[in-house]
Amino acid sequence: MLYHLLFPLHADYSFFNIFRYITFRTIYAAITALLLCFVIGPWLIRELGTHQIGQTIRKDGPESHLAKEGTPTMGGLLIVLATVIPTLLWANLGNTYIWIAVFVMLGFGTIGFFDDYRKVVKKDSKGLPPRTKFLLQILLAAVAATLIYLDVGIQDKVSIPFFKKLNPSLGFLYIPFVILVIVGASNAVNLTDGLDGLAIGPSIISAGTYMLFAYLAGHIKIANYLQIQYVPGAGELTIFCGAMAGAGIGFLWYNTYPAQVFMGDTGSLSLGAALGVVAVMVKQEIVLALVGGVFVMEAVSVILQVYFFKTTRKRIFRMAPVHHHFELAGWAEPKIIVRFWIISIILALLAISTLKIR
Ligand code: 57M
Repeated sequence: MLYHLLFPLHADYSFFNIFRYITFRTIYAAITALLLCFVIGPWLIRELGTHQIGQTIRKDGPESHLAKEGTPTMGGLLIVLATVIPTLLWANLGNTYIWIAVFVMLGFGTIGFFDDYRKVVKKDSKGLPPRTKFLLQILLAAVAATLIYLDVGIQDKVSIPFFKKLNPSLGFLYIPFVILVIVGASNAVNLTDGLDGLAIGPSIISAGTYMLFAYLAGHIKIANYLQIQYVPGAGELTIFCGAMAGAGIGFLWYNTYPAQVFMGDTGSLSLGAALGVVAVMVKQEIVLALVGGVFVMEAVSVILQVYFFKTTRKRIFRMAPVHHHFELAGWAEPKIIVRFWIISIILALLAISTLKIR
């Protein structure tokens, strides 16, 4: 909105030329997101507390979690608002990619919201039935995938990390592939969200990494130089990623150990899906498994644990997802969290290096 209001003034005042630049608008989108978190955050946490929108803690989990009973949840509302509002303020609203990203974030946030609402307000510990939740996720992702596929800028070619000339076309399999990336990322972030700051740290790092990828994919000269797929218009997603990183840092202010608020499914499902859809639109889909390697590690630990338990009646981990394994091994919560962040930073750097090692 600000872009549309202020950029045209450059004809009379050259200062307003600055609104043309994606870099400038990304920085201010991130700052706006942070400020929104600092302004709305304390009020929202108070409101969630007053309406007793607090977490019930499962008794079969690590004992240290029992003290977290009643911590306000649904803090993901803050993340979604602080991403979407700055995006609408600073991005070019004529850009389709921006609308698809906003649609996916709001859509998955709404599924998460209903799940949280049933759990914490209706006191229905199961939330939305898993099958309904999954079908709704697939439906939303399918709408996004179809929009992306029909959009002229996006082709069905995927980028294979480390190979500059290998961009296989998936043909009709492209839509199921996009659904898999979006729904997979959404659920993997959700599984990771089990310790204070554990999911939001790698989400910030991933949003920061995709901020870079979006900028590069949308810049014809740099994309040609790096020999990555050029996606006209995708540069505008840098602003969305900047807002998401800013919102994440703002949320972390309150979610850091010991957390004053949890994001709930409202936050985890929307963040994961937003990262997934951006990865698809900037043509760095497969490398998301490396950028979001912490999320992958958590999801794989659950798959392995369930599979081995079913087939051998034995467990690989003391408890899955794997962060519970370390808790039960006696590691202090902040130690697990910060170490997972460190792993996430290393993975993001490796992912960025694939731009050159190819
Ligand atoms: C969400 N939710 C947290 C909070 C957060 C298949 C199975 C592995 C699924 C898995 C599962 O349900 N995962 C999805 C995990 C919960 O957090 C809430 O949920 C939101 C995210 N959706 O925002 O609202 C708890 O996590 C803790 N927490 C924090 N700080 C935070 O910032 O401490 C969350 C955010 C909160 C709080 O304690 O209550 C969760 O863990 O439930 N299930 C599991 O993870 C369970 N694992 C399990 O059953 N493992 C089995 C098999 C099936 C693999 C095994 O290893 O044998 C464990 N979870 C819990 N207790 N709580 C086990 C027991």
